[in-house]
Amino acid sequence: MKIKGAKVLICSPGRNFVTLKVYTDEGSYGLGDATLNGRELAVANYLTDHVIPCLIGRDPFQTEDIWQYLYRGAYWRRGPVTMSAISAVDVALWDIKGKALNTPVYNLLGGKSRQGVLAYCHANGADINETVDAVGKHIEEGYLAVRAQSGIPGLKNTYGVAKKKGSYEPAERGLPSEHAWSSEKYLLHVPKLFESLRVKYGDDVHLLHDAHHRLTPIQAARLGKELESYHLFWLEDAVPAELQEGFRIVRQHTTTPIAVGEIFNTVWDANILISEQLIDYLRMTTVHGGGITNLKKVAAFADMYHVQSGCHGATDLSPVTMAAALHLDIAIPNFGIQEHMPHTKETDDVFPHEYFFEKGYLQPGEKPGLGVDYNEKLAAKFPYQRAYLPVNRKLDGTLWNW
Ligand code: CS2
Ligand code: MG
Repeated sequence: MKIKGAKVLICSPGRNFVTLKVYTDEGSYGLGDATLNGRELAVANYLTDHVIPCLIGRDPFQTEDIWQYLYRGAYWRRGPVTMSAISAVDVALWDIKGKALNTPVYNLLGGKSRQGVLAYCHANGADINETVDAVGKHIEEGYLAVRAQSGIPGLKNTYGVAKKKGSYEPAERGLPSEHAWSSEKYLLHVPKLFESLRVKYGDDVHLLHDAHHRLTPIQAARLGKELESYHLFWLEDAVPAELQEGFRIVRQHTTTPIAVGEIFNTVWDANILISEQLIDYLRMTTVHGGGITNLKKVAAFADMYHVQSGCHGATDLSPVTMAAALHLDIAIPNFGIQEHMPHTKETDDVFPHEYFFEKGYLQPGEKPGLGVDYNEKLAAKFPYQRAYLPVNRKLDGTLWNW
């Protein structure tokens, strides 16, 4: 079997997605997600101009060699644009491989290690009462784990909280908006939210929280400490993680489990975090973390240090990434939890898929390959629209660590 061609498909059914479709000389194809929120076209051009021409004629079964060719062979390693492009190729090739061997991708990764993939969803509200109600709704829907975020008194907008009622989408169309942030106000508020949640829903439901990289290590340590009696499943992205050693301070002070890594691209973003056991969950997922080939290796390394997976699953990762994550989640021994932020109906219609949610768990489905398709005709009705993540400034305008 040979790769005959590939094309980049861009659409915006409510939000932007970049998808790579790789074709073989035997008439089959595979899909890979190449979406990098707010930087979509950079990856699209990287693929079209620099990667696709190098794929033609290669054997799509050589997932390892093609990965190394694109990573080591380029000379310029790492970074979100490069790694999203490599991921898209890698995931598309695993899809082709699964289809050719007539089996779901999880069977090529060791087979099922569990019956389902524990999922957490997002609950958010303008204040504590609204968030408490939102958590209740998700418990009623069957979720066993819920991430809770709430607006903060004195701040106009809070990242992770919907501006209007309804589902939350991280990116906004047009140029970036600016939010004002105060770690002081935030730190006073969050423990109150989790106290209300435990009083209302008891101890069984798993509760999670995302600080979106807004704190310094000592502030994160304080937050972790104050949240200990509410026994969170995890506290995510408390600190920006470029300085991995910074997590030593957090770890020394608190037993709240720590998650990080949705913006990591390679194992070199997490080698200290993992090998020094500074974290409990790694958030890397296929689309920005080098595809299935890389994630499987990173997960095996993490497993040696008691670190579990917690794949990113926000709406800016397409259903192709969700499917790839689920095949991996169900197979690896050290799976922890999977984020599930359901897509809009328009997105689900463009990407028909086999995976589904039932009674707290996600299932990858049994279709050969990844079990996701792409409706090109429908996608053409939703052209790309520029959109960005918001920029955060402190109350005095500073852009440093918030
Ligand atoms: C969030 C995301 O899902 C999460 O944990 O942090 O909303 C994230 O900020 C976006 O996916 C960024 O594109
Ligand atoms: Mg996050």
